Amino acid sequence: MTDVLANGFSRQSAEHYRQLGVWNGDTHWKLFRRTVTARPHALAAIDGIRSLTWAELDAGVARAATILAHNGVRRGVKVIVQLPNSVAYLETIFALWRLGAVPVFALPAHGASDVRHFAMHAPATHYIGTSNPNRHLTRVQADLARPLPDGRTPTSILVNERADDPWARGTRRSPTRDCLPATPTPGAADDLAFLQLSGGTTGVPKQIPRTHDDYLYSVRASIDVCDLRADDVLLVALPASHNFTMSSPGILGAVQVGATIVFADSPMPTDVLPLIERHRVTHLALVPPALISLLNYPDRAVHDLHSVRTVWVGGAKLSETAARRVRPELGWNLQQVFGMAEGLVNYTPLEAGIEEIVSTQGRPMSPYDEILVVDDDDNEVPAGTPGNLLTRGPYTIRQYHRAPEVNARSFTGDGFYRTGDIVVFRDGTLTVVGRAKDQINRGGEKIAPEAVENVLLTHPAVHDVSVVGVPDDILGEKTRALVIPRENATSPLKPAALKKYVREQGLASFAVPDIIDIVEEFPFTGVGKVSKKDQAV
Ligand code: OOB
Repeated sequence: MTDVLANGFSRQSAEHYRQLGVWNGDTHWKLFRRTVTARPHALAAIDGIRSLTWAELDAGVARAATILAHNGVRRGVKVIVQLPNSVAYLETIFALWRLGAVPVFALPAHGASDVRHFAMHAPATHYIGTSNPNRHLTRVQADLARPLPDGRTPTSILVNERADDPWARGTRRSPTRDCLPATPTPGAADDLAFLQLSGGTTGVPKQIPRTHDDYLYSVRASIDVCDLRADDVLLVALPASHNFTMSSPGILGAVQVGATIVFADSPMPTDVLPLIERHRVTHLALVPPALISLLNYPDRAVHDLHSVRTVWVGGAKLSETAARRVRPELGWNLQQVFGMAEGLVNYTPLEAGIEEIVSTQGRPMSPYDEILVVDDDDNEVPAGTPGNLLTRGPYTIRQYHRAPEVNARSFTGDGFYRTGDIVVFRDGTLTVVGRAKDQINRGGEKIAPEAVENVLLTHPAVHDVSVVGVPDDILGEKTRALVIPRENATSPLKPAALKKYVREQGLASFAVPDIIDIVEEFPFTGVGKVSKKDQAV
């Protein structure tokens, strides 16, 4: 037995949180089974094709687990999940937890190079994807069929999420008739439950190890702050695998209380509004650009949206102007959510005054969240002064997965996570005022400039490159690449051709630069370093 859990907690601090009762020994599999037993005939999950009760979902999970087990998925193996929002997505993740396997979450927008990296780094033995791939996902799946640098080729299992029986075809090996249903072999509460995606700041994405104990505490804490109940209906419009969608209070919150989960294909008003009306949706989570699209959507009044109690908005900073419009124009409660896949989640309380709701990013959701706001030398700044946010607590990881160098930079000696966010902490509320990390937040999608630069630098006609975020009215920020061509390049560089090149190199679709400018030189700072700030204007 090692002294450190997968999430970086020492056995001693794990014991501390157990004694406090915040880690209660629950696992994702137990959570699911409890709700199946308590509410077998209640509606569990709906997508464009299927509508299942908890008992039916349980049967689907058992079937999925049997097929996965037949394809070699078993306790402890890591499995990349790259599926669209669908009931089949739910069946997949709970089937993995039933088998004690470890989902490695990928977004449908992730490209081949990201997914190959996840497979190498986890390391993952299997990939579960859609048998209805678009062009982008066809390329991801084709690239994954080539051996990884370590010689392994993950087994691909393709699921038809648009069929009544997603598990009927498409799998590499279908089970025989006499194949026994897989017996549940879920792991222990302090086992690694899954690897979550991190908002990138480095050339390769980091993976976030969360245990059942730590993650499910965050789900329970979210439910309390958000007042989610059994008769509620949650609309899942952002990608299901995102931490926000999964646990704030999200899909797992709905499973915990036995609420109904409705999957939308996208957060666009044309997808979201009819679903709210049809299924009497009570809660939904959106990133700021999606909320602004709803607010500005001309045909909104055609739909009856009275069922909604609360919209959660997070992932990027919501402007005060947009925040102020929510209650008068939509009639919904707004809870701002400032969270991170590494752990800490803050909400504006439902009962807070309007000024706190529209102008802060909320309060830490757990009394055990520790918040430090420090200057660049790690000295605490006076309350109300902007500084770097450091945090530690029962559901914030203390290490990334297999990344000792990154860990040394990202955590203090006593286990505080350096969020890279600049905040003001006043009267228990946090306001995000800036960012110290080298990251672009494109409407909630996180992009590491270094990753995009590394790809552009592989182009034979590119001499040097610098990628920065530039302000955008809708997205908050979009990406701009400044590219210096090689002097002896045979043909002139064209932005459109470079974008195509970046796409083909397997970056996530949201990481392809919005703007590419061919320049002779970069703006320089006084000390001779490229000034990213000057490029942003
Ligand atoms: C969520 O998680 P990640 O891991 O994709 O990104 C975390 C980062 C934060 O460090 C911060 O820079 C930014 O996203 N962020 C916000 C914000 N919510 C996230 N910045 C300003 N205002 C907000 N409300 O994005 C995430 C995870 C769980 C719940 C909600 C969001």
